[in-house]
Amino acid sequence: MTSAIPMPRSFQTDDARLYPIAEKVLAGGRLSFEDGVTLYQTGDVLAVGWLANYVREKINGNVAYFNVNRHINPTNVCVASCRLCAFGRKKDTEGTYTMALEEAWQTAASGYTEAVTEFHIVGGLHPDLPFEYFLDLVRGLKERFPQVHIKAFTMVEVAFLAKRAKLTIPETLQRMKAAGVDSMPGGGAEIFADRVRHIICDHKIDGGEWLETAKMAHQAGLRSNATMLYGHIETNEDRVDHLLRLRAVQDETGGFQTFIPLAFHPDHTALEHIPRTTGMLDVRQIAVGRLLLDNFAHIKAYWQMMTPQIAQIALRFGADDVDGTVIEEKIYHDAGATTPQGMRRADLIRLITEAGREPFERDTLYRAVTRTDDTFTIAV
Ligand code: V47
Repeated sequence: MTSAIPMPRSFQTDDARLYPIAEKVLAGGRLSFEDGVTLYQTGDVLAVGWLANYVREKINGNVAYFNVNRHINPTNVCVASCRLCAFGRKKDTEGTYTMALEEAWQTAASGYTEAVTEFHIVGGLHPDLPFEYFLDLVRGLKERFPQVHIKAFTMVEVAFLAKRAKLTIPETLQRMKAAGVDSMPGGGAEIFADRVRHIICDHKIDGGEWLETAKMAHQAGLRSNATMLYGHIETNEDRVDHLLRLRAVQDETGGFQTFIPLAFHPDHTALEHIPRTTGMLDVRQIAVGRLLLDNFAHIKAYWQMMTPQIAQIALRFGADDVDGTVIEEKIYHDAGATTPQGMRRADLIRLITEAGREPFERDTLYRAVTRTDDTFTIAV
């Protein structure tokens, strides 16, 4: 190997294709589409992980973030019938539910006693619920829990609600913001490539519309996350395309906070024949995300989706965040997840500490949270 930049002794690989990629990474350079495909193809997952860990420690040091949050899914009624999903159900079919507003507010207050700093709100695309229902839901939460950050509604829900309310997307976002939405989650991105999207989620907005909606959210002053659903029918090229399209939007807006790869859970979906992802793919996906998304500050190993055990290992493969206590996850559990539906703060701290990282309780905007017994303060 000839290299202008001395390779740290601990970087070793038996795959020569990784040396030029390592040179770029160590020099702080940007990886190309072809580099991304190589990172998926190589058998040397540990070398990919080593590089991702190098970047992760350069950006985040030894810290690993978590938060105390609660999920609220106001309805599972959905017009979309996505093949990837086991959560959504057609109106008037068995197992549907829609929360009355009072019920949603009570749900927000229930669960563990540790004061939550974030409500994460997503749900189905209900054909009849008016936009006002969602605005009232958020207003009611803000009235009752003024200190809690509201991270609500995916780009897909925003586009759907805008159409139903006959508003433009910027108008819809402005109304959400005025009602109390503080930022947006990253769901619904799936895989941007049309060929894949037509099969796994045909009735959703397309990849370009998801990205355009994200740009408008960022322009409206709402930060958001970004996800990618992997482990179904996508190719390595589709994965790299997805990541590079996110990177391009981030270059423009800087509005994404965190990238969250989501492993496909096939149970009870129309794609039930697809096997579950393996641990190696899960950690490789975290690592490739960290390496290609050089303009994202955070990579999340969502423990509910990848199990606490793999999330812990992911903290050494490029991830710096494990999400939070969650309390009552539904979307993954309807699709066969066997993880607990929530975790206590002390368990998250143990998980992080035993990975050799320093636990850092954050709010949704990554500010430090300090706690007394039943309340918290945020460093601003
Ligand atoms: O949008 C649905 C995915 C997402 C399945 O922003 C499935 O902080 C796997 O977006 N197998 C919802 N995935 C979850 C999500 C999320 C989770 C945690 C944190 C954040 C954040 C966002 O779950 C959906 C879809 O992409 N999904 N069904 C399934 N069967």
